[in-house]
Order: sequence, then structure tokens, then C-alpha cells
Amino acid sequence: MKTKQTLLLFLCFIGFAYAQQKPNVIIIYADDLGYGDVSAYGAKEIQTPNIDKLVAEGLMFTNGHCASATCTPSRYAMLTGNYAFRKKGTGVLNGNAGLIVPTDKTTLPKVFKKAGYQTAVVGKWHLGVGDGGELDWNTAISPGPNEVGFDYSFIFPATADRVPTVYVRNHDIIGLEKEDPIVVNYRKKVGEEPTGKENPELLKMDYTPGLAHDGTIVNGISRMGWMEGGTRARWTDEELAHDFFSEAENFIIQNKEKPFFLFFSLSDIHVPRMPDTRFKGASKLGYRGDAILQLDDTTGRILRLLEYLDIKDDTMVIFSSDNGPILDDGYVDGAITEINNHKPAGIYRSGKYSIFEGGTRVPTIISWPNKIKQGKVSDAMVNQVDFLASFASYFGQNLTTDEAVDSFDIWEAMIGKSDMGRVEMIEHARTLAYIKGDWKYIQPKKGAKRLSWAFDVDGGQETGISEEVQLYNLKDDPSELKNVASKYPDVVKELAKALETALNEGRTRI
Ligand code: NG6
Ligand code: CA
Repeated sequence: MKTKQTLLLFLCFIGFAYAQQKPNVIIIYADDLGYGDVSAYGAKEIQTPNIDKLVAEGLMFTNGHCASATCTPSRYAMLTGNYAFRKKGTGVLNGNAGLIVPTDKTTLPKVFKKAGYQTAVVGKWHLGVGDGGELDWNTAISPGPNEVGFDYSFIFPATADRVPTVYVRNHDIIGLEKEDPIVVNYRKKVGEEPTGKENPELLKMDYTPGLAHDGTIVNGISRMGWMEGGTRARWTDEELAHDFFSEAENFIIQNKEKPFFLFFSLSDIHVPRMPDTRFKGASKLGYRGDAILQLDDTTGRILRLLEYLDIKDDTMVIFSSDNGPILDDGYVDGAITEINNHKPAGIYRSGKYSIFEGGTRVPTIISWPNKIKQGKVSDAMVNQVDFLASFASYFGQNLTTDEAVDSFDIWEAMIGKSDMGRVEMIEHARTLAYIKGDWKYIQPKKGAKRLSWAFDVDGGQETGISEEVQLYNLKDDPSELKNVASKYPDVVKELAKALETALNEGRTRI
């Protein structure tokens, strides 16, 4: 009898310990949020109390990176564990592009599914839907998120500035009526609806002249591309953050008893920035700042929900961004004129689209009250491409050699047990950089030093591209102002060789 009881107790203990090992995981993924946009990361002109709370309750990384300086390749890398530059067609996608994540390989959500999790993506997708052929939006849309490992999906297909401006739940557009089918085109205008180009007087926010945001007008904002139909199915920009939160909330409540993985992919603070009216004017930094406050509010709502449901201690919240900051990304919304002294990338140079640190060094915070010590700062180099291998290793899953080829197991760094993350890393923008320790080598390339279609306070966004070899010491010169390539030819040689090898071998995970 006694042994039976002891055995039962033991089994209970094992069961408990086992349950403990499967925290819920939520990735709160901001869009275009810079290293310096969060007050915990040094922003002075704007306060983000909720994100700061997450920092106080968890682990703040000073050297956390997304895998690329734009959205699609970053997300592709995070979900597949492969650097996007290895595969053609993984650049910023249009709203009618086909799915680029393979359906037959391990993905981040599949790792969770295999470990017994319920998985969902809520928010911006931007990884394509359909098989790449002409897509009929009025029938079941597939393949998409549900085919790469998400049990549930509530998304918009691309970005808020690209048509179609509709929500897709699993395979269907919400609210679509048979009598009003949707047609989408990125080559020529379809339908009779006004466009930004022909009817600028109808706009409630101007697009930056000469660029690509002069297509169909939806809610007083002209988009990239043209669409007709689906009139009642279209979202309202001011409601995006709330709609996404509500969907996330439902998923969390429904799955609170099980382990769940939620990829909560926000539209804030991507253009067109048109926050909920509650936030308009609140930051005094223009709609970009207001969108940051909205993003902070969404983060707070998630944290409070977890507290309310009593699951916060055993939920790992990862907060990060898909690329660095950009002020004018195609709309005139006050981001430049009302910037004050705000520094969106903090001390780092440039931002979105750039190979300089501002492009991929982004706020990265991980909290998990039951496991991670509160209020720690980590200088470990971590990259979102590593999430896949790290979780796979944590769950005891093996990866084959042909999947997640650039994903490293950095689990110990992710939970603050080790200060060592990666030692080497490739950065990706319009060119490549190789980091080893404090050294950063930027591959020489022909191309514009400043973009003519995305702007910072002092003109076109800096790309970091140069025909000259660049070498920086990120410890002495984090702002990448002193190119020391000629002083350290051996370091240049070593890093250039390492990059070449990584490219030739088609993999970096050993
Ligand atoms: C750019 C768009 C920009 C934005 C970006 C994608 C122009 C001039 N600019 O090409 O507005 O949509 O693509 O942003 O076309 S991302 O965060 O999704 O990568
Ligand atoms: Ca982005």
C-alpha cells in the first residue's frame, strides 16, 4: 500500500514537472519597431510602460537580432530556421504572392505541434498564400498558415499598405459576400474604385509622391496594388490592433488549460500608421509615436490577460520586431516632422532596409516568471532564426540536416542561464554582413548608399552599401562610424572567408 502511494506521489510529481516543462509561448512580434523606440531601451521622448514591465519581469537582450532588415525574409527565417538569402523569392512580398514557407519541412509551429501544443498565428502574415498561381480570393485560400503548422490562423495576407485589405480566418476571407467577389491585381488597375493617383482629394492621409502607394483607396488611404469587391469585408485601420488583440485573447482563453503557441504578429508600427482614435496625438511624435503607444497598450493587455487567467508564471513571452525602424515608408504621417529628439534606432546607425546595426538589432525581451530570473540584462548575441532549433532541442526533437540549416540551439541564452548566445552570425539586408565577436564585416557591393523611396530625418534611408570593404568594431564603435578595414586586413580576410564558406556550404548549423 505504502509503495503504491509513494509511486502515485512520484507519478504526480513527474506529471507536474512534465507539465512545468511546457510553458505556453507567445511571440509578440512588432513590425518595424526600432531598438530605440522602447523606453526600457533608452527612448526618452516616448514611454512604453507595458513593454518596460515585461523587461522588469524578464530578460532584456542588448544584442538581439531579427534575421533580415525587412519583413518577409525575417519572418521566413524565424519560421523555417533558414536564412532567407539562401532562397530566391523571399524578398518583400506583394499581397497576391504564393506561400513561400515549405509545407513539407519542419517549421517553428510544427516544433510546437509535435510537442503537443495548440498553435495559432494572429496578425500580419506576409509569407504568401496560395500556390503561387493566379489566386481566386473567393474560394478556399490554400496553402497558407494552416498548412505550415498553425492549427488556427487569423491574418491579413501581406501588409496594411497592400491590397487585399481583408482578414482571412483559416482559409476564408471574413465577411465576403458572393455577390461582391474580390479581385486583386498588382500589375494594373481593376474595377472603378478611386485610387490615390486619380483622386488624391479623397485621402485622409497623403502618400509620399512618386512612390508605390497610389493604388486603390480603402478607408481614405491609398494602398499598393488595386482591388475591387469585398466592400463589406474590408477592415478598418483604426480597429486593426483591437481586432488582432481580440482574436489573440479568444485563442488564449480557449487554450488556457493546454500548452499553446501563439505567434502574435502585430501591424503596429508599420505604415500606414492609423492608430485607434484613442491614441491619435497621444505621443506628440506623430502617428508613428502614437502607434508605438498602441503597440505598448496591446502588450499590456496581453500581460494582464495572462495574469487574470493565472497562467502568466508559466507562459514564456517573447517580444521582438521583424526589422528596424523607418520614418517615411511611403506615407506623410508626421513621423519626420514631429520626430523631436527621438532616436528610433537608439545609438545604432540607420534602420529598416540597412545592413548597419539599426536594420536588424531590435528590442528582444523574453520573460517566463517560473523559469527566467527577473530584471536581467543579457548581452548574448541571439537571433530569431535560432528559435526553431532552440525549442526543438528543449523538447528533445531532432532536426534532419536539410532543415533549419541556420538555426542554432541557444536555449540557455534565451532563458538567461548563459551569457553566450551565438559567436558568429550573418546579417542580411540589401547586402550581407558577417559578425564574429565584436567584429563586423560588410560585404562590398554596388548600389545606392541612400534609398530614394524610404526616408530618415536627413534624407534617404542609409543602406550601408559600399563598394569598399567595411569592417567595424562594434564594441568600440557601435554606431559604425569608423571603417577600420585597412587597419585590420587579417580580420577582413577571415570574416570574408567565413561568409563565403557559409554561402557555399548552404548551411551554418553543424
Ligand atoms: C516597401 C514599401 C514600403 C513597405 C515595405 C515592406 C515602397 C516604396 N515601399 O517596398 O512601404 O511596404 O516595402 O515593409 O514600395 S515590410 O516591413 O513588410 O518589409
Ligand atoms: Ca517590417
